[in-house]
Amino acid sequence: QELKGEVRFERVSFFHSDHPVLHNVSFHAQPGQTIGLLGETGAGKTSLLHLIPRLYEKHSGEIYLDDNPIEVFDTKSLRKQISLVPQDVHLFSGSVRSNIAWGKENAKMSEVVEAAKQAQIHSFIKTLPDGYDTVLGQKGVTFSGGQKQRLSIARALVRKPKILILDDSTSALDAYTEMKLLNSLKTQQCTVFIVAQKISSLKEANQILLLHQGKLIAQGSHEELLNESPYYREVFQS
Ligand code: TTP
Ligand code: MG
Repeated sequence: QELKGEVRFERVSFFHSDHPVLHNVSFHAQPGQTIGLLGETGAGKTSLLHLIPRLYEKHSGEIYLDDNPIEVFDTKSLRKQISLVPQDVHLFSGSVRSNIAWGKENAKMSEVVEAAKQAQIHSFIKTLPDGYDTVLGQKGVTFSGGQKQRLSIARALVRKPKILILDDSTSALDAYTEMKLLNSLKTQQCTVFIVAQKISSLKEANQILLLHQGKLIAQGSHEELLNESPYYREVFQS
């Protein structure tokens, strides 16, 4: 089934073995929206996001994608349309091109370049000795943390996902590069979930979900949260 990118959680709770991780989480993301996730370490951000491509099976409450219960989708077709950039970037010692096309080996060169441009890494790749054919780890070519993050975002984008999940994938980017990246994602027709610690990364989000110990303690735009949530003001405004 083709996804439109709508995601709805209704009173979703989730346990890791016996350990409660999410309690009664409800939110509604419209296709094309950007949803920010904020919360201290261990709050449940990664766990929540991993439920969307069905990386975890058991939860209570309902998750709907475009009004269909998530259980009706087979995981293979879901994961084709949902790109998750994990917290720990994984690159291998192949070419830049094959690293971007990983998981979509039939991607055309033009698609690889397009994804790299959107991920704000194309101009850096052009400076490498062999451009897109440069092999990582050879000829002394190493990538910085932020360059690795952008390469893995390009890998996610080359699949033209309907839902893009960035789990702390922009933490090493400067604010300006991150802003350019987020702006280029807005033209993508995909729903974006972004975990970030910097408020600047989330200001433009349609909604911010503020998680604390597995509970959604506030949700709304940056302005709404500033008005309504003392926790948001205190912990994250600085
Ligand atoms: P996460 O969902 O990993 O929390 P987080 O993503 O908000 O934290 P961080 O900012 O550090 O990335 O974990 C939520 C809770 O679930 C936490 O108490 C650890 C627990 N947990 C497990 O017990 N088993 C697991 O496999 C995972 C991923 C988490
Ligand atoms: Mg996490």
